Amino acid sequence: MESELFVAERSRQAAPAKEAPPFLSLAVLCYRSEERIVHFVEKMHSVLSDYNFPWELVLVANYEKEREDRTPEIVAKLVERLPKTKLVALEKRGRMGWDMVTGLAACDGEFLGVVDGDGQFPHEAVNACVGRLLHEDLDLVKTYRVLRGDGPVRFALSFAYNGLFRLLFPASRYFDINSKPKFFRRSAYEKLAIESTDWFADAEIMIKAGRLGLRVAELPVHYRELEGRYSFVDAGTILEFLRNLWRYRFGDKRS
Ligand SMILES: Nc1nc2c(ncn2[C@@H]2O[C@H](COP(=O)(O)OP(=O)(O)OP(=O)(O)O)[C@@H](O)[C@H]2O)c(=O)[nH]1
Ligand SMILES: [Mg+2]
Repeated sequence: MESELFVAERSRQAAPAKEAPPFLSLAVLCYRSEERIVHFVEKMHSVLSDYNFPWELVLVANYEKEREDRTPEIVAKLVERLPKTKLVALEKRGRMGWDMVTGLAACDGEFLGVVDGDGQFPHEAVNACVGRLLHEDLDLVKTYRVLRGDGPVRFALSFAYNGLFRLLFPASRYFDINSKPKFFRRSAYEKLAIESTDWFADAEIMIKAGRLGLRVAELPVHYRELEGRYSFVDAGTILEFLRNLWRYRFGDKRS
């Protein structure tokens, strides 16, 4: 997949010395975020700039051919301006999972992670996860949402979904399957071999983490309300989750 990626790395005219390879890479999912992504990425960039080891930000601006969406050009300008950033801008061949997988494939770090770019996860959550990864012997660090600003319906759906998940997959007793950021040690990420190109990618990761016996930590996070756009999650998304849960528990993907 890597060879297919259009990865435009910022060229550094003033600095001929080669940068050290990143120790940590973070992929930011920018899908259809347009101008809203600028502030999010600038803030994330300034958070990572405090790290005393090499890092990179991979900005995933995959797009649909038929849809009016200025995200790829807006993100390309950010990549021109901000050092240590990469652009992934491919015509979409899947939903969230495909963006996640193409973003992670472009990450070169020994530790790599992914976060939504819509601002619902606070930047501080990245710091908290990275701190745990660096100081403990863990394979996967993620958050779980203790407070949710996106309303009671989403809270109830998420509660029911996580309950059903724990019943079906007792080896994967995690609090909140879909929460991000998710950070991986590279060796663990490679073992996961994520296949889902849709919303089930998060669940696939956590099912496999349980099956592989990965060392996982979950940290609490306050999930913010959605600002400036309507929710993308609908009844079709829920049906798709249920169909996939069935496949991984009883169907072709059970192990
Ligand atoms: N909805 C959607 N999100 C995508 C897709 N590809 C990548 N993403 C990214 O996935 C991340 C999570 O999607 P969200 O729709 O925000 O998921 P959510 O927070 O559970 O739900 P809402 O914010 O209520 O829509 C976003 O940051 C998007 O950038 C896609 O095809 N559809
Ligand atoms: Mg969201």
